[in-house]
Formats: sequence, structure tokens, C-alpha cells
Amino acid sequence: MFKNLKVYSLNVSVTLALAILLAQPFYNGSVHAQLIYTDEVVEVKISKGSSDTNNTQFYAPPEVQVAAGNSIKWTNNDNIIHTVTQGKPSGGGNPAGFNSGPIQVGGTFEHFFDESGSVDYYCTIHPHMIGKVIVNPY
Ligand SMILES: [Cu+2]
Repeated sequence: MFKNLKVYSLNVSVTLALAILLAQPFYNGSVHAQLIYTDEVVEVKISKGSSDTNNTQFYAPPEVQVAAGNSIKWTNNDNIIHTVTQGKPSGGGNPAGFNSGPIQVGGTFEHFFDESGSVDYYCTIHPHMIGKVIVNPY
């Protein structure tokens, strides 16, 4: 009887050890993901009348700070379409960067920022509309 018990407990130990070994990478992965992905979404509004160069506000606020691992959501509060396009108007945009394409009236565009740094963006339809995102290390 003792002999059977010993074999049984050895099997349980081996099974547990294997389970811990196998689970380890997944465990590390989920901890990593928790550190990076948070729920914060910073809001930027596209002001009414933004197509007019004499408007007092375009992207509001024009500069925002976020910690890496957070998103920004732009909402088009104007009555015509706009874009949120990474880069500077003079540089013709950053083809590797984000680009909302046309954001419809009342529509939104969300972008996730995973690297720290300073990110310029503008509206390709109205290049006088410029904005900046400062992404701080998390
Ligand atoms: Cu625009």
C-alpha cells in the first residue's frame, strides 16, 4: 500500500513540475501585458470651425501628454471632415505613422502609443491644424 502511495505522489510531483514549467511563459506574458496596457484613454476634441485659419482652437488641447501604453481618442466636433495624420505638414506626413483618414462629423479615431517620444500630427485637409503628443515612459 505504501509503495503505491509513493508512486502516486511521485506522479503528482512530476505533473505539477511540468505544469509550472509550461505555465511560466504565459505567466510572464500576462504580467508584461498588465504593465503596458492600461485603460487610460486621453481625449482630444477637434473644435468646431477648425477649417477656418482664424479659429482660436483646432485640436483641443493642441498638446497632450500620455504615458506609453495609453491611447488617445480624437473626436470630430466640427461639421466637416478632418484627419489626424502623424508628421508635419511641411514633411508631407509620415507614411510609417498613424493616419486616421477622413474622420466623419461626430466620428472618432483612436491610436495606441507604445513608445515614448514626441509625436507631431496634423490634418491633411487643413494643414494649419497641428497637434502634438508627448509620450512619457511608463
Ligand atoms: Cu481638417
